[in-house]
Amino acid sequence: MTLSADYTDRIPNNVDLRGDRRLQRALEAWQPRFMQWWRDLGPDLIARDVYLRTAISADRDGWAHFGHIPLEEYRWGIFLADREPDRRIAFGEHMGTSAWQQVPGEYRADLQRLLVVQGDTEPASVEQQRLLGFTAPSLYDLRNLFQVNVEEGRHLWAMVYLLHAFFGREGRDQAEQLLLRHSGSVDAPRILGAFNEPTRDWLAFFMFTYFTDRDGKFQLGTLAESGFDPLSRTCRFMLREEAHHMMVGTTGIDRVVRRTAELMREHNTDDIARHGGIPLDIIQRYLNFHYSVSLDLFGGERSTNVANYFTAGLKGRWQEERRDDDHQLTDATAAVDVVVAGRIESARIPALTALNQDLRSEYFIDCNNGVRRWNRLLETAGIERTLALPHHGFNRRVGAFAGLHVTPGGELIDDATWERRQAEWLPTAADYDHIQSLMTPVFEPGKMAGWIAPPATGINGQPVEYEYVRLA
Ligand code: BYC
Repeated sequence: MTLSADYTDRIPNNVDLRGDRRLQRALEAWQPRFMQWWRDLGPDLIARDVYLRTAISADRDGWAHFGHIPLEEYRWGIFLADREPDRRIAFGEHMGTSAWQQVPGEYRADLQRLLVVQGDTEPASVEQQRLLGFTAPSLYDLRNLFQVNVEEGRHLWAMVYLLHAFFGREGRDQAEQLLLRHSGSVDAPRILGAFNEPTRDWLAFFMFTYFTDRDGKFQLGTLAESGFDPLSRTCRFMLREEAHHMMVGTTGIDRVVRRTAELMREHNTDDIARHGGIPLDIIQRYLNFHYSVSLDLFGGERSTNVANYFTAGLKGRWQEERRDDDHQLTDATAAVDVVVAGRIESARIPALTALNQDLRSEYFIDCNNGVRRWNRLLETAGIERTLALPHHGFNRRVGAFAGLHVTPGGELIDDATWERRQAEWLPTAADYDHIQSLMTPVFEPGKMAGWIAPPATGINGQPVEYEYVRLA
């Protein structure tokens, strides 16, 4: 069954909003608050119009439509992937029974919490990125930033729809709160740590879209397995949009690395800062930072929360249905790292409580693909240095390594050594200053800032020099 979006409604949707007047009214009351939030905390740079893709239907081929529109006229809507007939729960204690079309009473609180945590990240990322438009390295990049921003806004809509449609008054209250917490706020911060860190420059933006959006991919992948069918369908649709965000991160870092390699060759030095480039050491320190804060988003490696979510059928594993086991895990065990008497050791714990680590391991493999790709770029350019992911204990605030100090190589060190050496591993004030000094906008079609190589192709078959954004 394929549902086209209804654009005659104020809120485009493929959930037959017209058939549920109460819900429609509740969402129409939320919409102006969302728009106010967008004006207050969305992108600060106002463009005349932007070459955006908009979802028009949720089927495989026809969901994206491209055209120049003012950002404020983007049609934020509610789209669920098609319903699979007779979908069954694929794991946990309800395995084999029909997926739920309504929230089961006993799981109401847990499901609501998952939706709120997920929903909270979406507007947070828009807030974090709101000033970046002023320093875009090209119109192509500026367009990608705006595309990411409107889609994160739509992902907020996705969670708000579920809260409104299935969680009554409490859900509506939570939907309000999603607009009231703000990234970095002292009084009402965003829920998860990484979403309170500022995205202060474009290197941080590319790292964020590579590492933090990729956590989104994996978390959404586990929620796409959910026994609560509306959540599963919502996440399946969101994952398609998420793929673009990660493309922005992957190719963004590709282009930085390529330009860095070019400058290193041209000037025969690693010290390319004075030639307007980003030295590999700074790229590595940014990578260390963004990877480690993104690892924290997986929760602790020992978690009864995740065991309960799995057993209840609320949150599955990555590609649950392709796994070759009993999908119950009641007797299985898994190895996790523990720190005992100053040493990193391995302990076996029930596999159910180790599921955050299971997901994190899948994430690690995916992240490492990018690192290999950047190292191939360096090698092709004749540069003998490489980039690497730091050890999973490095710079952690959540889980077994919280409160300890671990080097990127995986060695436990004491506080004094950490203090003395952390500037080798994490971005320093001087690094931030250097990157900031490169952040001058380039708004001429086809032109690129000097610290980044041009993209290999444009958007939707358009040339790189296309006027992707028309400024006011
Ligand atoms: N910061 O049992 P534990 C995205 C809390 S990104 C602060 O180990 P659990 C996107 C935790 O809440 C994807 N607090 O963790 C990307 C718990 O509190 P309680 C977002 C944290 O519950 C880019 C306690 O510590 N989606 O979409 O197994 C742009 C013990 O935790 C943190 C989701 O995350 C932290 N980092 O797992 C835009 C999916 N980590 O119970 C968007 C939904 C843990 O003691 N969320 N805590 O009060 C979840 O599945 C889980 O809540 C988590 C945590 C994976 C986040």
